[in-house]
Amino acid sequence: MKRVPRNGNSRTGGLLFNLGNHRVGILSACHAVPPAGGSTRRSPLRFLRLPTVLSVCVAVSGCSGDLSALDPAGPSASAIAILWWAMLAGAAGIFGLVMALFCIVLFAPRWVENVQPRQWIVWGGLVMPIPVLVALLGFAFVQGEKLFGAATSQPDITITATSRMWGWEFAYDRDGVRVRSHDVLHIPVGKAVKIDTTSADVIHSFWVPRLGGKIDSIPGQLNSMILQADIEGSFGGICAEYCGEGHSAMNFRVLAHDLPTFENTLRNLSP
Ligand SMILES: [Cu+2]
Repeated sequence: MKRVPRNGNSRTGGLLFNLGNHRVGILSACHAVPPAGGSTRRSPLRFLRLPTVLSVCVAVSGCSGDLSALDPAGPSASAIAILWWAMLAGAAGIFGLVMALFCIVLFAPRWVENVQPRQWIVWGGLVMPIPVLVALLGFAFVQGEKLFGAATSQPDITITATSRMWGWEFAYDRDGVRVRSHDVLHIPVGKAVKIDTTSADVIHSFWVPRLGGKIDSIPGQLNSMILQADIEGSFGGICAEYCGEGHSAMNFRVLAHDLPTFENTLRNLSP
């Protein structure tokens, strides 16, 4: 897919991309204008234009936002997001190969009429997907090591997150005194924050998609993870384990402050 400049044969209010031999307008309709003195030849794949545009729009709309794991703001979340994109690229590669074969069978059956069933199985089921899957597996190991490194780095601060139906309590150590906040987790930006989580009732799950992966919050058990925000800001957090009728509202916010603001915030919290 490559971007192309506007020219006299197309008129669009948005972006134009080449998709094979077909131009696709993103965010607006694309109207083909017949060249002077000639007629426009209608493409046999024109029925793919609208689904393609809608698919791209829907897909792109999910790439950012308060709870988007594809909009990372910390090292653990970045490792997860990169792996996700690599998996998508691999899946798209295999899908593209299968669709190319499908189109050949559909529109140029003569090219494949001499292919034996065994050849379809060997080439389509083994030769095509195995290199892609092996490459993805290797890359997943590499990213997994990065994620493990980020998740086990030496913490600068430890915060306890206690879940209960249906909210979160965060406890901090302020010069030997335990202070608490409810449904708002304060962290210092750029610091490795160890989250020790446990539950007061049923199993919940602590998840801040833009900062890291999920970790279960289990009664009678302390599970830990390292969270780090590379930028100041407000990040959405949720309970990622169904825990009853109030589950959908069991949200919290993570506020990443610069260090002086963080310390000042702790001074204003109550035991
Ligand atoms: Cu929950």
